[in-house]
Amino acid sequence: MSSAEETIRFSVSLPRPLLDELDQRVVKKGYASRSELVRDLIRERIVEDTWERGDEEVAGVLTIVYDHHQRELTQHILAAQHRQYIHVVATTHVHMDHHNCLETIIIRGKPHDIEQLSQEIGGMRGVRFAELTRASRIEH
Ligand code: NI
Repeated sequence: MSSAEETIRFSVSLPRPLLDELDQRVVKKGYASRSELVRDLIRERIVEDTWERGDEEVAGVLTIVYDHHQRELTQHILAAQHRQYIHVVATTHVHMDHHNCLETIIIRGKPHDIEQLSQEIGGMRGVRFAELTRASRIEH
């Protein structure tokens, strides 16, 4: 086993109420152990820090729900995506009902570019829901 894959056991001191909170989350989220949850929390933080630093290529998934009948909205959304075509990797469109369209837009690039495109589309009139999922490569 190389040192990169080696798993180290270490102890952490926590106030009892904080440990109780941790254990509640382990149960609620279906984790096999405290270690699994703590590993995921650290990875989440690494992704957050990568986005905050802003110098690395990352990926985001913008989920939007919008009104299909809002005048010219579909053209505006497509125009924004075409302007950023290098960054937009894929889109999925689902017709939810007569009025509502759900779309996921996978965007790659620097965090700032992804945030900007997401805000532009999310702020358009007729976009009723917009949420950006921030992701990045995680080595370990
Ligand atoms: Ni639709």
